[in-house]
Amino acid sequence: MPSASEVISVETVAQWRADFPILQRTVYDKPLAYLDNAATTQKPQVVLEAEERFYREFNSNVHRGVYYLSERATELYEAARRTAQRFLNAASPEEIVFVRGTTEAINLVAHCMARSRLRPNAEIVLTHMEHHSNIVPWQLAAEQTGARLRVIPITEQGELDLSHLEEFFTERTALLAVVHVSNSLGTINPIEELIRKAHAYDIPVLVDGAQAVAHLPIDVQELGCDFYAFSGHKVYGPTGIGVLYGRRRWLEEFPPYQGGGDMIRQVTFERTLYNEVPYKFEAGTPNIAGAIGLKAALEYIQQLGLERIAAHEHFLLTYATEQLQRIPGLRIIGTAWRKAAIVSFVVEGIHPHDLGTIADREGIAIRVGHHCTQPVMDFFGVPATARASFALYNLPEEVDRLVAAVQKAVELFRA
Ligand code: 7TS
Repeated sequence: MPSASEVISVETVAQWRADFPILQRTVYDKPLAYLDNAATTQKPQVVLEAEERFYREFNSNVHRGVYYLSERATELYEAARRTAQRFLNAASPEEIVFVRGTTEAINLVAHCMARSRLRPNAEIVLTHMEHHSNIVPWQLAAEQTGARLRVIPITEQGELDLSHLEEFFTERTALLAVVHVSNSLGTINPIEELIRKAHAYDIPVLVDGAQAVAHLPIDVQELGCDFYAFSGHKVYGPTGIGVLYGRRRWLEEFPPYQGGGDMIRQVTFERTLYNEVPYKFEAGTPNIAGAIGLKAALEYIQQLGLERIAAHEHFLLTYATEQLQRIPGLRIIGTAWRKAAIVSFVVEGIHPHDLGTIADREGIAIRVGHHCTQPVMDFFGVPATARASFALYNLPEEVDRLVAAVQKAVELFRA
């Protein structure tokens, strides 16, 4: 069994890399160095082929036809659900709801909670490092119901400050919604501990796993979380498909999310009987090709091995952190003890957008901005950061190129 300290050879990474056609392209006549994997990952050949094969050979709608193609399409779509189930180790495929992505998954839970559970003065506990998509849906739900948000603070290292955690859990608390891995800081949060403590007060927990699933093995039964959300496109799969894991008792209890075809059993103008879970939450024609592409992506990374991927990314993160820190005036935002493959930084006297533009001209794609975590930027007193985020196919020489580009910016701006 490979451990996190295992060194993944250059040859192995070169083999992995060859699976991704886009990585062979150039940008401004320079080889593409794609370091914006927290925004979205590139897609391996097996994912491209799975989607194309569906459209070429099996395209038809699911759960409707009695004919050959529709039956095959339904089988493929439901097989994708079982793959997602195994990937998260959910107890049953019925606990897997296909959605557009993490954003929709959280909106679904917020919407259903607003309709079924949230009352005036109920409290939803979030953290200061949430992505906007785990803040705004709760604000909307709070506006609708009179519930309130409470926010667990963070420290200068970009870790959760859990020193007063128990004060957040009261009889009014309806839910804890927490990010597993922060997209702007890279922090891996101790969700095991948070879930355990919240459950001691009978408080359900939603985990935003958007930045976790490509880097850490997830076992929702072991974690015991009530909801776990992720996006296919951040785990080498297609855009427009994602997963909401929900414990069966919650999915049974929740009212439907959207109304339409496929989510019903029987409709009259007087009354509608809803379909069983998870179909109750999948109104309309789903993203069939997307689910099939996601299946291929999840199988792909499982075949490579998440532990090996994590070991390689850990090496890249450590190397990038060391090299960037040598640049005078560079400050890393997010220095948590446990981090995933993300390094956010600012350089004194240089706007992150200028860093991004200079890197771009060297063929290097990094993200600059607030990363949809404005409260995090406010906490650190910066308008934006530059962020490099790594994936299984990144190479140490891409880190070297990024460091050289930042150094070039420093020279330009200090001249
Ligand atoms: N939660 C986290 C922690 C995220 O990082 C993101 C996207 C989302 C939710 C929303 O995911 P979506 O697939 O529904 O859009 N984060 C980023 C990012 O860091 N850069 O671009 C998107």
